[in-house]
Amino acid sequence: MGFNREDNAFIEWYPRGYGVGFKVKERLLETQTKYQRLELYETEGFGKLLVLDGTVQLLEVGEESYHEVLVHPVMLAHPRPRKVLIIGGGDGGALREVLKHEDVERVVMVEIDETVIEVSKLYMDVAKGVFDDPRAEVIVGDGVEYLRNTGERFDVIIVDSTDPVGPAKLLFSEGFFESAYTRLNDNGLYITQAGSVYLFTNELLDAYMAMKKVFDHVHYFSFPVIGYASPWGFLVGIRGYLDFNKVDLGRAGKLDLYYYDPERHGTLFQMPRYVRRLLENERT
Ligand code: AG3
Repeated sequence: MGFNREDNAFIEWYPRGYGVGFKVKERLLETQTKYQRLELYETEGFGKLLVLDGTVQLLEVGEESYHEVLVHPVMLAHPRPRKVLIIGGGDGGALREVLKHEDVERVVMVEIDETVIEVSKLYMDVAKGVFDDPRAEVIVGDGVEYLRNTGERFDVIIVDSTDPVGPAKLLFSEGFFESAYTRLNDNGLYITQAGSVYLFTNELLDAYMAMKKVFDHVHYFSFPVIGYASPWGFLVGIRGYLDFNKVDLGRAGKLDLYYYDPERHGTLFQMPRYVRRLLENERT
């Protein structure tokens, strides 16, 4: 697990011995935070690599392949997102993408691990000063508790957490989806990353089924994210009725996107056939 001296590489091991690795130029940091083991590397070809508890969180070069896809499809499907909540996302990448939308008046970001925020600010070129944006409020705390206790409602809720295994498992439970649902405005959207489609298929299915019990409509999609075992799964829950198959191309035009292609929004919904059939409860 982790750093491999012989090859000078960091490798993340997924179930069944599936590895995703990067050649490392320099080991920059290795520390135990209050919540998790944090590692930071300078890679050969993808800038800095942030690792939490042995799992790749982001590569500086290519992180937009995750953050654009997590943020813009839901933001552009909503007619006018003014208030947004981000749970997790301590590196600031999701916050940066949300703040690109002109309609946004307020973004609350709740990250449990302050060290992730600090490391991102000090070492990485991801947040680009967005933590100081007057529209952003950054709270260091537990997202589960925050959702349970806040009286505020949001147009979009984005969950940028670690995987649906281990400590973040709670963020994929029916109870958590219920508290998110109550904190959404009508025609509000909820999105969560949901793990590797091939390697966490069961977790994806479980989260999808739990979301279907809570939200009025649920969608799934996938995207090849740089640094993660592809394709990567995402789940979207809707309160009320809102068509997630359509996005506002006028607003999309102002965003200067590199990975997510709003003009081909429909291509997001592609899934390996066996996974689609499992999600739709058909037999494979
Ligand atoms: N969010 C996604 C982490 C999931 C990666 N999982 C894995 N490599 N097994 C956090 C980082 C981006 N803000």
